[in-house]
Amino acid sequence: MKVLVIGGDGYCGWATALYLSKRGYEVGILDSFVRRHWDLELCVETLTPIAPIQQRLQRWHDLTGKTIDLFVGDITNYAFLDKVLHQFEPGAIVHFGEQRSAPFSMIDREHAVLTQVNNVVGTLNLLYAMKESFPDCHLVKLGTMGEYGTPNIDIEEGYITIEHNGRKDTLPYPKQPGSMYHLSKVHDSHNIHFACKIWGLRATDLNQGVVYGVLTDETGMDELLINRLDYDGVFGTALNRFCIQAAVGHPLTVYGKGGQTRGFLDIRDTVRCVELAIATPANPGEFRVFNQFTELFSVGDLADMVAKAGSAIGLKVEVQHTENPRIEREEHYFNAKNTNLLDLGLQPHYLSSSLLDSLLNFATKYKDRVDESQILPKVKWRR
Ligand code: NAD
Ligand code: USQ
Repeated sequence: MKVLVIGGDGYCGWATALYLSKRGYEVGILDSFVRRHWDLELCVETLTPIAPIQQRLQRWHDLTGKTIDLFVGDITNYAFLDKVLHQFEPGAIVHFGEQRSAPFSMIDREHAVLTQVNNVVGTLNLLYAMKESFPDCHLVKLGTMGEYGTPNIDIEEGYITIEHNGRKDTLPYPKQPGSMYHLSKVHDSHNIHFACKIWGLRATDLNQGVVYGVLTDETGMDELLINRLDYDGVFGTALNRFCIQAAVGHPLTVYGKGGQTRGFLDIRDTVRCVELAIATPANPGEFRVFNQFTELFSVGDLADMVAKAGSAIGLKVEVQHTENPRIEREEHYFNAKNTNLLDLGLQPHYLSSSLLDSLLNFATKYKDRVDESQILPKVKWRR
C-alpha cells in the first residue's frame, strides 16, 4: 500500500516513514521543513545533528535498497497538496505535519495565529483534497491526549455515553485543552469528524500522549538516519528533556508541584501504533479515535526515575521544582483508557531502567551540543 507521511522530516514522522518503508509499504514523505525554520528562528537545535532530508533518504536507499519519494511544500497551499496527492495516489495518509509545541503557540498572538492557521487550514485542505479525488483513502491523523485536559472523571477513547434527563446518547468526549496548540487539535478533530459524517471519509484520530526516546531499529542504523531530539524550553518534552538535563548536570525542571499526570509512550510504539491503524482502516464515514499512549506518569515521578537512573550510571542529578510557566492543574485525577490499540495487537515497550540508561547514555554522547541557556522555559501562559 502507498502511504503518504505528511511531516515526515519531523521526530515522529521520520521514524514512522522509515518503519513503514522497512515493512514493505511504498512511502512518500511530504514536508515543508518549516520545523527546521522555526528552530533557526528560535536559535535552538536538536541535540542530535540531523542531516538534510535528501541525504537521509539517499542513505536509507543505500542501506536498504528502498526508495522513499519526497514532496517538498506546505499543505496550507491547496494546489501543491492536490498535485502531490494526484502524483502519489496514496491509499493512506499519515498526518504529522503540524506546529506541535504548546509553548510556541503561547509566545504571542502571531504564534497562536500561525499555529492555528497552519494546523487547521492544513488539515482542512487535506479533507477537501480527499473528498474531491480520494474519498476512499484512510486518513490517520495525529491528535493529542491534551485535547481532553484533566477532567475529574475517566477519559474514554473519543466518545462518552451520557444519560441526561432520562435519555441516553454517545457523544464526543468533552474537550478542555490547555494551550492554543492543543486547541488547534480540537478544532482539527471537529473538522475531521464532520467531514467523515457528511462526505463519508474514513479517519482515525490518534490521540497521542507525550513521546519519549530517540532510537528505533531504523533510525539507529546509521548516523545519517539519526532522529531529532529536542531539549529546549519550547520544543523539548518532559522525559526527553529530563534525560538531557541529567546528562549535562542541569537540575531537572519539574514545573510547579509536579503532580501533572500525562500519557506517555516510547517512539518505538508510536511507529507501531500508526501501522496498526493503517492495517485496519476505519470504515467509510467512520471517525475513529484511539488514545495512543502506553503508561501514565506524573512529571514529578518521571524526574525521580531519571534521577535514580542517572545516579546509577554515575551522574549527579538534582530535581528542582521551578515556577510553572503554564496555567494547568498540578495535582489532579487522571485515568485515561487506552485499550483500542492494545486490542489491535500493540505490544508496548514500557518505560524501563534500560531505556532510561540508553537515553541517558545517548544524551551524554551528544551533550557538547547542548546550549544550556535554552533549557529553562521562557514562554509564560500569563504575563
Ligand atoms: P515535529 O515538529 O518534529 O514534526 C512535524 C513536521 O511537520 C516537521 O518536519 C514540519 O516541518 C512539518 N510541518 C509542519 N507544518 C507543515 C505544513 N503546513 N506543511 C508541511 N509540513 C509541515 O513534530 P513531532 O513531534 O514529530 O509531532 C508530529 C505530530 O504528532 C504533531 O501533529 C503532534 O501534534 C503530534 N504529537 C506529538 C507528540 C510528541 O511528543 N512529539 C505527542 C503527541 C502528538
Ligand atoms: N513539564 C515539566 N517540566 C518540563 C517540561 C514539561 O514539568 O521541563 C510538564 C508540563 O508543565 C506539562 C507536562 O510536563 O504538565 C507535559 O509537557 P510537555 O512539554 O512534555 O508536553 P506538552 O506541552 O503537553 O506537549 C507534548 C508535545 C505535543 C503533544 C503533547 C501530548 O509537544 O505535540 O500533543 O505532548 S499531551 O501532553 O498528551 O497532550
